[in-house]
Amino acid sequence: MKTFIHLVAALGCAASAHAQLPAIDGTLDAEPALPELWAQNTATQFGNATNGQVGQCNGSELNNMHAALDVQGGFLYLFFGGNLESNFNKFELFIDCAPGGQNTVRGDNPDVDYNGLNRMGTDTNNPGLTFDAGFEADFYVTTTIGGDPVTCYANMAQMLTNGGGSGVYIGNAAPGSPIVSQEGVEIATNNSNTAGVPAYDSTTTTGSGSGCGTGVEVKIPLNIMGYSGTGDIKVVAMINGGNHDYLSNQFTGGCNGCPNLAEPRLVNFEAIPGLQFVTVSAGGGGNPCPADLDGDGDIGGADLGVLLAGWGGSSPDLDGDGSVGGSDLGAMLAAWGPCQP
Ligand SMILES: [Ca+2]
Ligand SMILES: [Ca+2]
Ligand SMILES: [Ca+2]
Ligand SMILES: [Ca+2]
Repeated sequence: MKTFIHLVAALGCAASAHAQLPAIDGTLDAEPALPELWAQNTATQFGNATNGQVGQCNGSELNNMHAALDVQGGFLYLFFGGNLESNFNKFELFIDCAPGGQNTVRGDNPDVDYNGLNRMGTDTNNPGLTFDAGFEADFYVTTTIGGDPVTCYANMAQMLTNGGGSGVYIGNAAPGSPIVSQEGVEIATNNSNTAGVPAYDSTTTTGSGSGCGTGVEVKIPLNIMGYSGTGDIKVVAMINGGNHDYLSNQFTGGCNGCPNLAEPRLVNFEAIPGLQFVTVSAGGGGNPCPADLDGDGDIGGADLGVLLAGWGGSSPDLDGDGSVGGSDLGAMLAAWGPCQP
């Protein structure tokens, strides 16, 4: 044991390589490499994108999701492979990052994007868009693309337990460039994907969205979402019609080949098998920083202490070989220093 601590002391100042944060441009970055947390299983009934341009696009599909929760840096980073048809189809993003919030979208949220959020919410005759049990949205972001020249637009809003709150128009930008808010939100769309899921028809209802590397990329400061500083964040994304009034069959979690969901106020994800949200673990997506055993955003002496306490046992087994030993120590040393997604 003494030898290991000695080794760490010698490497402590030298080993930390500061990874770059992803550039928000709608293209998945090679560095840092983030795991694909979810891939689509349902062919798109909103048009298969085939024209390969960054802006102008003839279909909408939600193919996959990569993410990182950088608690130390104060950002949630999300990448969604896919396309957003340049006819003002809507990309809807709901984030559960704090206690409370809305399991069913209320009808008295902030008026953003021509009251588009409330268009999905409870009204006199309809229950409102309802998420799986365990998902209570606290924050909403939406983006859209269209016009001539083709331009991207975005809005965001709080989703408070009792409604109200604030929402703003974030701004606009050219396709492939970030829309940047004064609060530090960045969102970009690149429509050049021609892979991902196929068109939905009578014989093809399923497909895989795995591997598609362009789409919608988002970075949101944790403080503006009310994140508490600990715990996972859950995400729901979906593609909706131009007036936020007709849900596609393209949403996180997928539905194994169902058709469009149509009227959002009547959709209840609890009635669709499986979870239609994706969980992003603190420290990263799918945990790209597994050696940060105490979750403080830094791999250091405290983490080494945890590893050594488990030495020879079965946990914390960083490399998955079934026991805690030299290879786990090696993995920890390789990652020594600040943990960046
Ligand atoms: Ca990027
Ligand atoms: Ca919540
Ligand atoms: Ca496709
Ligand atoms: Ca469900």
